[in-house]
Amino acid sequence: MADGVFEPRRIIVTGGCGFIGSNFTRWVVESTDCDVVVLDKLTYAGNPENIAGLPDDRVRLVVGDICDADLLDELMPEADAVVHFAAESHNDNSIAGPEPFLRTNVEGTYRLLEACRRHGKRLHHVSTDEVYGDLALDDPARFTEETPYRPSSPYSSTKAASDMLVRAWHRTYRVPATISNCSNNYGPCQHVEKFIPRQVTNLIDGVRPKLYGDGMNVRDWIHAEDHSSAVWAILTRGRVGETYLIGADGERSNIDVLREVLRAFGRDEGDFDWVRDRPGHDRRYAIDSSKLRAELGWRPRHTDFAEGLAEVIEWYRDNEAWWRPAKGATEAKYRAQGQ
Ligand code: NAD
Ligand code: TDX
Repeated sequence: MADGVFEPRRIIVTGGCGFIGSNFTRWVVESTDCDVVVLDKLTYAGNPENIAGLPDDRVRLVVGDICDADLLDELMPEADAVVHFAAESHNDNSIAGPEPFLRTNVEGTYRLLEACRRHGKRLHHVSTDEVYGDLALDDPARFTEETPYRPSSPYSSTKAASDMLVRAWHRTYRVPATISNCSNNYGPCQHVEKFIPRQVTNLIDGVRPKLYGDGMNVRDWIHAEDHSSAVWAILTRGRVGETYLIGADGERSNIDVLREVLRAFGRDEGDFDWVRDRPGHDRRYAIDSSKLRAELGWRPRHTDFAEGLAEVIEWYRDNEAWWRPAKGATEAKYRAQGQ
C-alpha cells in the first residue's frame, strides 16, 4: 500500500446492478486492477444486463439482500472494502410507500456497518445531497460538508439516517468509513421512473412529457461516470471519517432540461403536460465540491450537459429492449398518482 493510498484488490459493490452502482462497477473494471463482487437483491430497479459483458474473472454477481447478516459474513472475508450503493432511490415511491426505504436504506446500512465492524473492513457509503433539504431559487448559497441536515422526503430522511449511522459507527467503533453526498445523476441505464429517462422514453413512445409543479425546481446535474470517478478517488485517497460532496456545477431548472429534451426530438418547447406536483417537492439543490477538488484533485470529465444529454437520448433510442419491460408499469403507477 503506497503512503496514504488505500489500494483494494477486491471490493464488494452493493447495488451494483442499479444505475450508478453498475456504472461504478464498469468504471472500476475498466480503469483499475481491482476486482468486484456485486451484491444486489435485483429489485425492480436492479438489472444484471447493466453489468453484462464485464469479464467473469473480474466481476462476480451475488444475488442477495444487504439485510442478510449471514450472507454478509460469507462475503466479507474475500473483500478489502465495501462500496455501498444499494438503496431504494426514488422519491415518488418513498411518498407512496415508505417502508422498503426504512428497511433497505436504514436497516441495510446498519447490517453492512456491523459486518464491516466484525470483519475489520472499510466502508464507503454513497449518499445524496438531498439530506441537506433544499435551497431557495434566489439563495446564492450551495451545500457544503458543513450544511446542517434537513431532509424533506421519506427517501431523503432514510438516507440522512444512514449517513448518521455511518458517522456514529466510525466514531464509536472506529469502523473505517467515508461518506459521499452527490447531486442528481444522469447517464445510460437509469430507470424510466426518473425525470430524464421518463421524458425521453415518453417522447420515443409519442407521449407528451410530464412536468411537476411550476417546472422551476432546480437540480444540479452530474454524469454518472463523474460520480464513479469521484467515489473511487474518495475510497482510495480520501481521509477516513470524512464526508465529501460530489457535484459538477450543473444547476438547471427542470423546465430548461425538458425544453432541451424536446428540442432534441424536434418538438415544440411547449409540447408537454403540467401534472400534479410532488408533495414536499424540494425547490433547489446545489453542490459546492471544493473540498473534493482541492484535497483529491478530482475534476468532472463530462462538462458539456447538452452533449451528455444527446448521448443519453441516443442510448435510450438504441436500447429499447432494456427499458421497455419497465415502462408500462411505471407509467401506470404515475397515472394513478395524477402524475
Ligand atoms: P437504483 O434504484 O438505480 O439502484 C439501486 C440498486 O440497489 C438496484 O440494483 C437494486 O436492486 C439494489 N437494491 C435495492 N435494495 C437492495 C437490498 N436490500 N439489497 C441489495 N440490493 C438492493 O439507484 P441509483 O440511482 O443507482 O442510486 C444508487 C445510490 O446512489 C443510492 O444509494 C442513492 O441514494 C445514491 N444517489 C443517487 C443519485 C441519483 O441521482 N440517482 C444521486 C445521489 C446519490
Ligand atoms: O415526471 C417527472 N416530472 C418532473 O417534473 C419526474 C419523474 C420528475 N420531475 C421532477 C422532480 C424533480 O424536481 O424532476 C426532478 C428530478 O426528479 P427525479 O428524477 O425523481 O430525481 P430527484 O427527486 O431530484 O432525486 C434524484 O437525485 C437525488 C435521485 O432519484 C435520488 O436517488 C438522488 O438522491
